Amino acid sequence: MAQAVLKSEKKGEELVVQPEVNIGTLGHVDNGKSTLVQALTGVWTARHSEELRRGITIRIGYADAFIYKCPKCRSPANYTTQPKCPNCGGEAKFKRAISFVDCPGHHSLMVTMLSGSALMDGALFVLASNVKCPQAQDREHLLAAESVGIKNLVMVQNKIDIIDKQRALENYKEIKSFLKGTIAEDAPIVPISAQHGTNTDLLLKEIEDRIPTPRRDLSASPRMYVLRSFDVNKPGTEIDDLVGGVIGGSIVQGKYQVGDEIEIKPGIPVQEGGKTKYEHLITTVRSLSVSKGHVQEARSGGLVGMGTELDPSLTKSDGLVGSVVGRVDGLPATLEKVTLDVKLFERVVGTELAVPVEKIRTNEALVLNVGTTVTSGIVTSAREDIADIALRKPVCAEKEAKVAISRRIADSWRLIGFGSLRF
Ligand SMILES: Nc1nc2c(ncn2[C@@H]2O[C@H](COP(=O)(O)OP(=O)(O)OP(=O)(O)O)[C@@H](O)[C@H]2O)c(=O)[nH]1
Ligand SMILES: [Mg+2]
Ligand SMILES: [Zn+2]
Repeated sequence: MAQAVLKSEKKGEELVVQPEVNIGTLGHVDNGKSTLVQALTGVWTARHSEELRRGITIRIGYADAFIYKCPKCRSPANYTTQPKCPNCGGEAKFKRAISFVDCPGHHSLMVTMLSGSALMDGALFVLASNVKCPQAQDREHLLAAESVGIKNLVMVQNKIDIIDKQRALENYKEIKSFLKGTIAEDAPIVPISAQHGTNTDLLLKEIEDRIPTPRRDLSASPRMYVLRSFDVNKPGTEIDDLVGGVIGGSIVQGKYQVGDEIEIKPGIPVQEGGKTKYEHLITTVRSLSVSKGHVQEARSGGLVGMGTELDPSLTKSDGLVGSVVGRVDGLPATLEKVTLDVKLFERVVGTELAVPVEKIRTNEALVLNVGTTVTSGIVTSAREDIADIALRKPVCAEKEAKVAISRRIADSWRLIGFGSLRF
């Protein structure tokens, strides 16, 4: 395999600090998740032509925000994403850097939202106040958050610029009754206008209060989930100037240093005697980048770009999405078939009319999310609460890993339950 050489990169001039927590965005299509992320980070996460044309998020977007607090002014007006206090003009104190994992809300992209959910330490659950709450994917995202165990939620009542006070109160009641009996029952509800940046100071305060940075095990064998992968070379670059493949994702445990030898599983598909097999990759970390600059060491939490010595053709166009990065020989096995302990929901909540979930049948096709990996498979044997599934694309996962199970209903994949990997 051709090995590309990574050129030295200029160190970012601004503060190089690694984001320490991943905050997701949840909620129905068009509720304003990406607009809110833009209001807090300055970044419009949708970049692909189809996203721009259709006006919806299709791939998981990410962007970082820096939270500052003015020591002199009153709360919550002293919370800001700028180093200068908007109130008194004085110097605000840096609190922490956060990464947003901006998910799509469209009903056809539930499986993508689920792969983003694997990284979330907490989430902003964005609701549009001008429409009735809940919409179908509001219900489906909340159920997913509950099942994955995303407890730290802040509810965002968005688009208050286009409603009157009466509708605001009515919508507040709708939200309260939607949350009753769920993990978000006591979550704060922050009215905002993402488009006008109204009340974002209060939202930042709630993020600081409600979504703490989790304690991470830095001594654990490192593990990174790949969310995106790229070829950063411009077309026509001379071979000698090519830089190696770049992978973007989140380190979920441990840490990496520049120079580390890494293994990537399941890796890349190769054709062998008419069959597709996956081959793991071994390479070296050539650079680590976090939000505004490069670091020698990246720890778990937040989103990281990892430059490697891989041939960039392997990483281009998200070629390694769903893979897992670890220390050489430090990753679990790659599985081509799995056995799951299954717990199905009573109802499919992601459709307009919540229909009952039928049992899993032998020979049916299902889509599984394991970490940030999405794969499909055929059920080879379905017993009471246990299913054997032959996977189209293998997964690298540990015993008892949580698996989201989706079934095709009315032309799209709907979440029907969760499973736990028996092997
Ligand atoms: N009036 C008003 N419109 C808003 C506000 N926030 C977002 N919008 C509009 O709502 C539409 C959808 O916004 P997005 O931010 O793309 O919604 P989204 O939740 O990211 O949508 P998906 O990612 O496709 O699920 C856009 O036309 C926004 O301009 C707001 O605070 N007020
Ligand atoms: Mg969006
Ligand atoms: Zn101030």
